Amino acid sequence: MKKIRYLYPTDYMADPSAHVFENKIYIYPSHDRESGIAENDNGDHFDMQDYHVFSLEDVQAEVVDHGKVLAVKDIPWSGRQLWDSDVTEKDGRYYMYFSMKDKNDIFRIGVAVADRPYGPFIPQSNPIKGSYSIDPCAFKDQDGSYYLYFGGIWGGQLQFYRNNKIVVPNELPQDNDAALSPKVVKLAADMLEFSEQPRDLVILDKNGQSLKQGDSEKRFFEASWMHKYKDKYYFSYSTGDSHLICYALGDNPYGPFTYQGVILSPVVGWTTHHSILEFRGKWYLFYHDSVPSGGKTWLRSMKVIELEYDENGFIKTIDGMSS
Ligand code: FUB
Repeated sequence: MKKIRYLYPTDYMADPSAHVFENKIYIYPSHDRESGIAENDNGDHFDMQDYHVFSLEDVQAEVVDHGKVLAVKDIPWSGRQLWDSDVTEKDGRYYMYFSMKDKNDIFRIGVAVADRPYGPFIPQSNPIKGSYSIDPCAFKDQDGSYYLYFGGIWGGQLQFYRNNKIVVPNELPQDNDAALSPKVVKLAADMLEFSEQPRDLVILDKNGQSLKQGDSEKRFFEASWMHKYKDKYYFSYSTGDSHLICYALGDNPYGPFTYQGVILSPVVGWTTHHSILEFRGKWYLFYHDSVPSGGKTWLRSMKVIELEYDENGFIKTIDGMSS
């Protein structure tokens, strides 16, 4: 399938995290809505209130909506804004990691647990201790260890932190300084806590130097995703204000990673966010754009397209404007 498919045209769903569970594709998106809140750089207009889960028997099959599986009002520590989430499975239980602002308007990462991939997901009473910022991606390595990747600048609040501590003033590094890194942390055996302090996931250029904050077409902004292909670790992410999905390669889950190129050129809409999945021997990119809403950046729709590697394992760039 080289053709792009809109997955769920009857409602607005974004940030699709796709996984194979029980031999089906499950998608865990953010649920966009028209909140009437004016657009700003903090992303207040992304005022999502619940999550739905979707499944497909195959990439071309009917998309099944399993309904609402978690809502802001059911989360004991909730403030507002359910942003990107991801789900992983361990020992027959499903763990949803989600970004939400707490009662002090600080983004934290929460966990909710289910016995089935389609929920409902029951939230823990508190966010993960030591968690901050947004966009968790849960990754299971071949040795059975689980890692969480997270972070996002601007509205995602990553620039508030250095060495996992909140700092004042709220500043990004200077353009010539090393870029702010996404974070990686190993999860504890119970999947409900971090087993260590989150570490910087450093992205280097081809000369072995850290990408610079001013290199806005390459540096990390948000939307972490990790997958493995032929024993290499592929860390992919959005560059935010330059609207690209890029990737970097590493030899282990912590990195360092070396920047390689663009997976997806800009789509219609400000944000771009994706996941990458292998299903029955083919690879797919799940992502979103704002075409069906006529360009409203806070009303996004999920899509899927086949993703291809060249003979050296480099990902072929997909045109975000093609349909
Ligand atoms: O959906 C809300 C936010 O928009 C996500 O957390 C970001 O990655 C961006 O897609």
